[in-house]
Amino acid sequence: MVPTLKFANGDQIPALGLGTWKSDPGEVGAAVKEALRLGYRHFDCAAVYGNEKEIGTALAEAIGSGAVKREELWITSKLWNNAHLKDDVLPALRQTLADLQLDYLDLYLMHWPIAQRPEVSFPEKAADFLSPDEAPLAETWAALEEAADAGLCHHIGVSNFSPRRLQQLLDTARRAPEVNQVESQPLLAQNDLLDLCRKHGVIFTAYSPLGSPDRPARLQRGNDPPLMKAPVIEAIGRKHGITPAQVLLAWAVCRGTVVIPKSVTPARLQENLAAASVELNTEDMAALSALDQDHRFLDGAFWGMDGSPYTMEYLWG
Ligand code: NDP
Ligand code: 1BO
Repeated sequence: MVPTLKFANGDQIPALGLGTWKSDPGEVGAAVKEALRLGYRHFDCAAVYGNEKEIGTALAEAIGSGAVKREELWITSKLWNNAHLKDDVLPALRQTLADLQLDYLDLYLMHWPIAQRPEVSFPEKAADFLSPDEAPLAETWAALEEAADAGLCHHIGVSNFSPRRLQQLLDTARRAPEVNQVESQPLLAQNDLLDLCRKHGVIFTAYSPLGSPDRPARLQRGNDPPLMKAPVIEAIGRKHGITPAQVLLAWAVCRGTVVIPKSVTPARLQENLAAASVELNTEDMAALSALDQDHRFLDGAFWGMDGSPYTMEYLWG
């Protein structure tokens, strides 16, 4: 049984969901169907992943066949950076809803605190961005608030927001963000951010919990440690008779966060789901927490090309 975390209105998000970044069209539909069969009820999607249509078909088949009810599912999607201008937000959300074949999302997130020109899918040069003055985060957020008011998404939140960016939004928003989805694994515990989230009732979702080993080569650096081979993690796994991946996922769930591992492999889907019921003891949690070294596998350096308004200082503070 997957534990849940509660929103202020009583809605509950399963603490473990299926990530879908890099799950290619042609394989993602089968992965979603197998995940549903195994008992996953939470799916993490995004327009930029380019696979929402196939996920939508898989969800529609499962709902249509009676295998699962819409209200038993938790579906998150994200607004891409090239739709931050206030008139672009609702059309982007409506496209995601059409692709996913849904009337509403459970959660809609601003994917990054970064704005690109509408015609740019992924920036290659500084001129591809809109500056924070040209596309203020507060205006993008106000459009998300309108989407929530209209019932198109039941909850709204952000992603890749540092403590400083999150605090700024908390200080000014009419509807406070309810989730912040960020990278987190034992090498990047983000304790300050987690504390801030807890203080304001913001649910913390951990992405890339396994170190994102399949991320594109352009997002990798030569010195990344192989997270699932870390001796402390392997030793805790051996002690409990579980895999290193399960140790990592159990750590995230046991510290009260939501976690969204990606897999398209049936045996791993099952293994990852089972990790949500693993209880690590205080000693294990302390040993894992001691690994914290502020190491990001997804450091956002790809936004920081020469002349970009979105420096690493802007992003992470
Ligand atoms: P993960 O850390 O989830 O790692 C995914 C990789 O691990 C895949 O190669 C997968 O292989 C492999 N894997 C999965 N389970 C196991 C296992 N039990 N044992 C060994 N290997 C395993 O990386 P992601 O970066 O994909 O992060 C997860 C999700 O978080 C994303 O898919 C996305 O939904 C979200 N995310 C959000 C971001 C944001 O900006 N908001 C940024 C990054 C991620 P295989 O699929 O072949 O089984
Ligand atoms: C730039 C990568 C985004 C994944 O969610």
